[in-house]
Amino acid sequence: MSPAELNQRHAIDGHLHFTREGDGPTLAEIDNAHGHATLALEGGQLLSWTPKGDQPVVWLSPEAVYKPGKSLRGGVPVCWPWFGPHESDATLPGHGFARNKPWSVTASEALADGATRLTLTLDQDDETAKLWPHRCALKLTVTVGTTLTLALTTRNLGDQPVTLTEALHTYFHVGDIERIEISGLEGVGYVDKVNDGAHTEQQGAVVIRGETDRVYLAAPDECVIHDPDLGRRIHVTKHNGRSTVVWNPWAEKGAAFGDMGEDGYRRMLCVESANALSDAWSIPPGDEHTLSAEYQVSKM
Ligand code: TA6
Repeated sequence: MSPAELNQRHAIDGHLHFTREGDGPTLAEIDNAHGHATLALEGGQLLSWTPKGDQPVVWLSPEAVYKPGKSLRGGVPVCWPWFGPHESDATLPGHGFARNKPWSVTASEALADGATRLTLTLDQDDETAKLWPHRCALKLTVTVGTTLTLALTTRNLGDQPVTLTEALHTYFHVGDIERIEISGLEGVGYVDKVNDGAHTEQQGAVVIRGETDRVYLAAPDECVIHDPDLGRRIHVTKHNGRSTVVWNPWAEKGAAFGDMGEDGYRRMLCVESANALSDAWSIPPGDEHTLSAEYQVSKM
């Protein structure tokens, strides 16, 4: 759908309008009393969130290059209906296909508290049915207010249970990766993907001193990113997500991506609300499941 048609159906003065520049993605631009956010309909990918009077909270690589069918480096890629490599077919796209497909806008609302709510859906097609032969309806609801909330709802339309893994793969903007720490995961067991998948227990706050790729299993719903350089804390609260993923590629892998810039890794930290690895989620026939994450900033 063209931005003109999207604006005719879903734009809201003082809240939301749609744009597209050249061959770029179709963007939902949310600008309200509480802040600003952008979201690409291709991939259903939130790209940025900046609360009023604050620095950007969600990081987007300055070197991100839009290519249809591929998520941009940064923002909140939607990993669905599998997280990481496909469990049996390495030729299938990492993190599933939802982040590589065009989503449709189904609703937009201006809420009483001045927040803006946008709802998108992803329709399945012959290609996705080949990749994942289960009939499901997928919806993403994004609410931009004093906090940012993303809710990913899967409805099982089939007559058999469906088991999936998933993540809201959020890239947060930090002042300096070596000076942040994450509290709330103390004592939690994690799979250490940079140490051959070793099962390890978190000792104290999480600090990042090199490539870090951890899936914390049965993780608490809340954790906090403490950022002394930006003088703020980012409170991450998840619901119906059993896992928290912490990732930073560090210098070598970050440079190898080719879309993170020279020192992009120093400015980003992924803290992902997920159901990953053994935390897979099973949805009975006819039921639905919503993985959600809420982000709130407080001053240090
Ligand atoms: O969530 C961490 C992770 O699974 C890492 O292992 C790394 O692959 C990262 O996701 C980024 O993946 P992407 O396919 O977006 O480059």
